Amino acid sequence: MKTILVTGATGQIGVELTQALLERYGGDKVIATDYNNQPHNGWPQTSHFFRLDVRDATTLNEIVENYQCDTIFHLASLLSAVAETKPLEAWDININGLLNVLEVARTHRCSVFFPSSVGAFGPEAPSFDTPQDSLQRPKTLYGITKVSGELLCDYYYHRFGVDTRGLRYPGLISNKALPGGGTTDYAVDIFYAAVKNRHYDCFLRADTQLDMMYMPDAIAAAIKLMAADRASLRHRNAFNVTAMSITPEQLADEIQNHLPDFTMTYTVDPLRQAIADSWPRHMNDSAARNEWGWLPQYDLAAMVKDMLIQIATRENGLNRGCYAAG
Ligand code: VAH
Repeated sequence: MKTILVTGATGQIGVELTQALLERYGGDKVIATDYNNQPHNGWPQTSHFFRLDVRDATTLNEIVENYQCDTIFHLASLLSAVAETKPLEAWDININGLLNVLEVARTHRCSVFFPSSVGAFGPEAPSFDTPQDSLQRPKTLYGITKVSGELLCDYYYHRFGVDTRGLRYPGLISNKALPGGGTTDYAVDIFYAAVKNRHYDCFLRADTQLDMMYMPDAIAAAIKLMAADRASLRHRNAFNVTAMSITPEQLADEIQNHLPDFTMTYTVDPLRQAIADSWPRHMNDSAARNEWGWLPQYDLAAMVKDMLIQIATRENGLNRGCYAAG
């Protein structure tokens, strides 16, 4: 691997993926870019961070050419809830940004990682045990850009030989980066509220079952997929992956195992509830397990424990053994 370009590097996935790539390959091998113009303060010393709007094909091409990038982790995207508030801008960023990346990858022979989502499915797909190859008729603009992105990535592979690979991520939970306008953001917000206030008012119904994954597993999956032997891949764009299928009520119960005085109330946001209700409850990820050895390391209990320790330690300067209300 010569040099890696990350777009959306200060986003929820980007912060931890960039950190993992910097630690694995070193600052000279990772070019971090984002629409925001500040590198994340938690990264090890990195020598390359650039402000990049992925709709700017000229600058994107210059960076790839100047640094001889051969792998692009293309994370820049508007997420589901925010995309519904500005659908045309979301289409512009999510699709034209991806097309710029695919064209640069075609020109410079780069491999491309594309994060799709469970949101690429709609209510017509089987809700439980959603097969890898299921009908995809998403009802959100975000989902339409994700299934379109999957098709574009497959087209560039079959038509131009670009090595495109992707994952249909579930809701992702990170202790390092806040989410940015998604439907599953509650699963991150709840931890900060629990540590600081011992209470959270959830914007989804208590019984809203969705696939989730701890970010360390999401990062490991992206790196493992991109390193997989191409001969083993029967699918490419994009693999179902999940680690747990949980409800807000179940997440609150697990938090209460650590913080008995934590309480949860519910004020449902109709927009995000409608989005969540259009998604499957649990994806079948056997294709990823069989074709490139996907295997999550964190279940609900392990994720909750680590999230609380990491956030309490950072927010309250606590030792790792206890939590204190703010
Ligand atoms: C969102 N976090 O909520 C993203 C993700 C499955 C959810 O795609 O939009």
